[in-house]
Amino acid sequence: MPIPESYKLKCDYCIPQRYKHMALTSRKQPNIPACNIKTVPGDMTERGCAFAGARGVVGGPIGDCIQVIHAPAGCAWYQWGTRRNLSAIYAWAEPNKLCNDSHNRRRAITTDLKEKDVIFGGVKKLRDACLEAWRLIPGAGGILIYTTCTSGLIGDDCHSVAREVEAEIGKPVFVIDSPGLCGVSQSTGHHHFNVQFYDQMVQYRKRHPEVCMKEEEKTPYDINIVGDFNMDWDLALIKPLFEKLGCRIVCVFTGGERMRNLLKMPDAKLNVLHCQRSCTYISKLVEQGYEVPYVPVSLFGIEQSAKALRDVAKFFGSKEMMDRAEQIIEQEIKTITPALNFYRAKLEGKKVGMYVGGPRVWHWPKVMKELGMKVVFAMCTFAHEDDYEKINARQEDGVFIIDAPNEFEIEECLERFKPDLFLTGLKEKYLARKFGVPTVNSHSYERGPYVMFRGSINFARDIYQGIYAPVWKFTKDKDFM
Ligand code: CFM
Repeated sequence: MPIPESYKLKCDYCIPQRYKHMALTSRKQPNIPACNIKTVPGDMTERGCAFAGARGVVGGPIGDCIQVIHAPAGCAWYQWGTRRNLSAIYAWAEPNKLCNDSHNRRRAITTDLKEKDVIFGGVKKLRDACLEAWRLIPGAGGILIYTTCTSGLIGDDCHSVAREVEAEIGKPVFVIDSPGLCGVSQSTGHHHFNVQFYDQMVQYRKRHPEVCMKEEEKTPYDINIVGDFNMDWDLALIKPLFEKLGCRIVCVFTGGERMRNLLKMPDAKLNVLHCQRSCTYISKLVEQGYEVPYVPVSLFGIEQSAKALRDVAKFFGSKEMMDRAEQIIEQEIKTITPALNFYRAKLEGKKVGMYVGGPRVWHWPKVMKELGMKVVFAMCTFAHEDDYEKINARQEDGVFIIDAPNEFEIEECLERFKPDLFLTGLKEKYLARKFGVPTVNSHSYERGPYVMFRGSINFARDIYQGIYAPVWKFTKDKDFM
């Protein structure tokens, strides 16, 4: 259904093509706004590029790989402190195989392509950069080479460099080709990373069968956690609960993971898929190639985390595991109830606007409900139709949704819907706060983790501290309309 006239944002009068990106949620007959299409010229989009999706989102969190950006130095900005996908390789490293630190977030490694390289090619520079990086970080588990717009356009044969370097260092060297210009948003880069990593992993396993898990090492309850990136230590709350359930975690794709564990991904029995935007692709490929099924889960909030544990136990069909799931859920709920009651009493009835990439806009409506809050508008940067289907299903009816909003649209929504809280990122936080609207960093969190049962309390605490911060008493006119 097209957006009713009264909901059309005034700021878009000169780019009316934006109106098809707006809708009102409906559980019965989902309203899907136009999405995952090119940005209209004149619309100052907040989307990222495909390379950002490949390097920044899916590949970057791998903890022990040297990540070489084959590009002019500017593209390498994405290596630096942009997203708190944490890793602790130092703590995990084996003696004598020390990787000095979780270097992938601390070091920007780039070939720094110049005009001369664009004309004559940058292949030699790439090989030298890989080998130099390897000398500097000898304990790394492998190398990931990324191309960006420049190296993509000049067409350097990065795969042949990868083979050469791989032979020299004896560790996997994969190439991820996802130049920024090759898609409409970072979502394309998620897809590219999934497909290309999968292909190269399959080939590497063929060339080096010793990296596969041996039959005698397998257990009946081996799982992978797929689509979790260890934002602010989310995995510290996810892993123990699945282990308590009786599962063994073979690898996490990709939060803080080591390359040698990732290469064993197809040897598990089940993929537990959290981010269904960025990682459904590889889950499907592993299912097709190795007959390893996947279960989609939401690991945010009480009801959804409980469902995730139950669904995994149900998949294995073990009565013992199902009983254990109930015990874990009961124990976790008992632990958090006093805190939850406190925050709920403070947050009951507060209005929330949310703007995240896509999945969190459908992961979180139930979390907000558990805190007694009401969502008044929801925005996604790069959601696809299946995300909007879930948003329609999980939000209340009549919530205003907008695809890939720009700054003017965000501003108008803040004015129009007057939320008590805006769940958003760092770019928009200053805008919202100038309007007197508290924000909570919804990508990397304020003080995470935010997942599972105990994470809900951290989330509630940050929301509470945001809304009740004494500073808002000093805003002259809270009613800024
Ligand atoms: Fe998946 Fe993510 Fe998200 Fe995402 Fe992102 Fe993210 Fe996100 Mo920021 S992988 S799609 S590309 S759940 S970084 S950890 S919070 S926009 S909704």
